[in-house]
Amino acid sequence: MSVVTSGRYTFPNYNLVFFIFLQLGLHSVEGVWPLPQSITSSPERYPLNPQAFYFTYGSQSAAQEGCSVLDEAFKRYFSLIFPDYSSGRFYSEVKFLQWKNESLETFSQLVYQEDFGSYYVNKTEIEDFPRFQFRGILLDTSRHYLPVQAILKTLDAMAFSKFNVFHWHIVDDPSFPYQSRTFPDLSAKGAFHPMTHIYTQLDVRRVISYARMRGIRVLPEFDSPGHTQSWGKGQSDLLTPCYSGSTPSGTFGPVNPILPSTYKFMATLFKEVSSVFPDSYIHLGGDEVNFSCWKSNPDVRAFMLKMGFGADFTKLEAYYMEKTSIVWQDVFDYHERIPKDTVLHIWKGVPASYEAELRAITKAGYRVLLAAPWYINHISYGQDWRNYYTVQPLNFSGTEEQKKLVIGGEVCMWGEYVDATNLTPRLWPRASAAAERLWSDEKQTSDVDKAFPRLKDFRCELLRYFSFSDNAHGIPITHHRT
Ligand code: CP6
Repeated sequence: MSVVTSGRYTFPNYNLVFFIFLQLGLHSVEGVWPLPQSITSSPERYPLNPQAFYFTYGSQSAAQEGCSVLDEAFKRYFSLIFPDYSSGRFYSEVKFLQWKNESLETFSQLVYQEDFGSYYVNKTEIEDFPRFQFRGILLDTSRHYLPVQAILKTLDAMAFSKFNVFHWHIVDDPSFPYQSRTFPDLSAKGAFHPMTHIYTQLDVRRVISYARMRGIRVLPEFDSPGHTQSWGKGQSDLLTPCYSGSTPSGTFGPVNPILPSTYKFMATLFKEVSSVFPDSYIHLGGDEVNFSCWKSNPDVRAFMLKMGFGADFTKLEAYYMEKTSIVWQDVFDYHERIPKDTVLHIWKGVPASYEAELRAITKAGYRVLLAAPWYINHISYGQDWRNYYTVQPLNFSGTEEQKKLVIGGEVCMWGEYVDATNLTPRLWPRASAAAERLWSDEKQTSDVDKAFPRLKDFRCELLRYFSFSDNAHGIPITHHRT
């Protein structure tokens, strides 16, 4: 038996095509999630001998041995596919021309064990590539601290669903767990605990490298000027003093946009952040700014007058938000002067419809990311995955050019009511519904009921992995097909 893959991959204009082609005849579609662009499988099955099985590079492949991402992925997927074997020891005829993390994932979903433990794969032909280049998950580590292990486990599960961006909403009002090299007081004074509830530089590097090995980018968000209460504890004069009448009330509002020291601080912090996080994007937030404190402050009002902003506080926010890269939609809603390479991130669904926002933002020529229909922190009884599944990101009135500006979508897990104890069951398998919407062809995945049996199978795969990683149930970890 010979397994051949070939492919093409460019980045960041992500485009990937691969084939798993078992050379010997060809057809029944097994539970692959998310659904490949094309898959033809046969009832004809072939045994796989774990001791004679190994992954290798094809001679045509741009990547060769020594490519750490793929070398590591080969090892990982070997033990996922053959949980009762540690490594392949003998050579066989199995040959792979070119692999991606995503194609390994697909291949692993095709392998199953039958009753006596033998491994099989059916003859299958697959061509695959993602529909959207940005398929993200947001975790919020400020409302509740998430241990690094919980993040790593989420990254594993993300790879199983072919998510490729981890949007790390790392700090916010309640806590500042990021341990900054240049401003250590931010976490020393602003974290829930200065030693145990922080992400050290080593932790951050570990998360980034773990994600990279799984084909996932890490997009850090340092949300400002709102959502910054915790920043104020370790950085004096950063937040705006709120006034009641003519005297300071003792409370603080958003970042103070009128002080040069603010911009000096931000420049230094973001210089650090862009060197620690290698991704070319930083998410700068810019959402939900409470203007009442700015309004109460006489110095802010004087600055507004001097700048000719009148009483329009959205102009003041615009002034602060200049030179950004990814921001929440509020920044678009409130001003015109946004750099053209900014990506707008739609999070509001009700009362404004996200379709109208998609239309307006793409009409203005900006790239856009859709999060509004995938707020997965919300829960309700029953199969609410169906609501995430039936979202149609391009179903707004606009030209083809406008639709091309929708670069993808994001599942948001805000942390007000989520910590490490309920993160996993709240995310999975519901986030996988959005994953298929972002990866697969829209026409082939238009029937929710048809997706259900595959999602059930995929859920079992997730359970198998989670029981394996928790290692706490004593359940034999096998890979059966029902
Ligand atoms: N935190 C931050 C949040 C939210 C946003 N920004 C949020 C708002 C409404 C809902 C859920 C989350 N918790 N920083 C908005 C982008 Cl329903």
